[in-house]
Amino acid sequence: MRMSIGARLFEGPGPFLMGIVNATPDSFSDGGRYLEPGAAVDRALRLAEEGADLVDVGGESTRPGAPPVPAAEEIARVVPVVERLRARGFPLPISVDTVKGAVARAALLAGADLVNDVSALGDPDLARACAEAGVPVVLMHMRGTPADMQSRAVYRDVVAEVARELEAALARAEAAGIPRERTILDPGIGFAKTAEQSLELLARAGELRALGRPLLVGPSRKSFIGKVTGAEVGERLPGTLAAVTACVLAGVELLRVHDVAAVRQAARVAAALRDRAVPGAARPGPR
Ligand code: HH2
Repeated sequence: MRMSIGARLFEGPGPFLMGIVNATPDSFSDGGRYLEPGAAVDRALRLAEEGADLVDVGGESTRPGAPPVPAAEEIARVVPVVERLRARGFPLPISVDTVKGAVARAALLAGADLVNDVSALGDPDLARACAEAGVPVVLMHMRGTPADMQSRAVYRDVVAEVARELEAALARAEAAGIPRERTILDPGIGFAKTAEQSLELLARAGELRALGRPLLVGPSRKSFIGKVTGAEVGERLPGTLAAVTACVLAGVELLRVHDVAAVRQAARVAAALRDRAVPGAARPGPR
């Protein structure tokens, strides 16, 4: 990939790590831990120390069945975090995880650099906000909303249909004035997908490279790991690392994760397997 996000140029195959900051009371794996702005800021600083390449700040849970949060409430959760991080010179790009134009606008004004939209431009005002600000946007595949998405997990060929629907999202973006060059695509692991469908998408993620855009995947701690192993949500790091490895070998450039330090090591080894090279090692001279 080659894309500027905020002050940073993301260049090469990565993988680059997007660390998750959930400023919510009810996220599926860490709800309530980072709802206070101070706790969310500390979390972002910690993720940066652990080696995150950017952080994703969200104020609305998207877990299956989650109730929608009013825009004003979401702004009150997210904007102070972005403001405080920028005020103290936080060095990484900041992404805002929202489906609402009003929240995206407020976060961009406060210093966010990227919009992560799990509805892939369901709100035309979010598309306008991104087009006007000239920022990149993550277009994630989902059907319906978190309230009803699990009843819509019906596919003949999940990879082909997700690819077709992401292509439609790219067309929506372009029609709204967001050029393809400013888009990142995400198959939406666990969003209107059964565990089997999420596994199929992870195993065949490489096929989505045909869409010609950088890929972001978020397998971290998700329920397909629980379905495969029986592990509770707090015990899914090993399963997350296996999924991350599959993503890297498939050529996924960006990984959205909670456990940055551990994923960083797994991702580096997976990238070395992908490239069959040790980064920074001296190359043998000519014989
Ligand atoms: N997954 C979640 C939230 N946002 N964004 C993208 N682009 N891709 C994802 O897979 C994705 C996402 C769900 O994880 P989390 O934020 O930890 O939970 P919650 O939505 O309950 O806050």
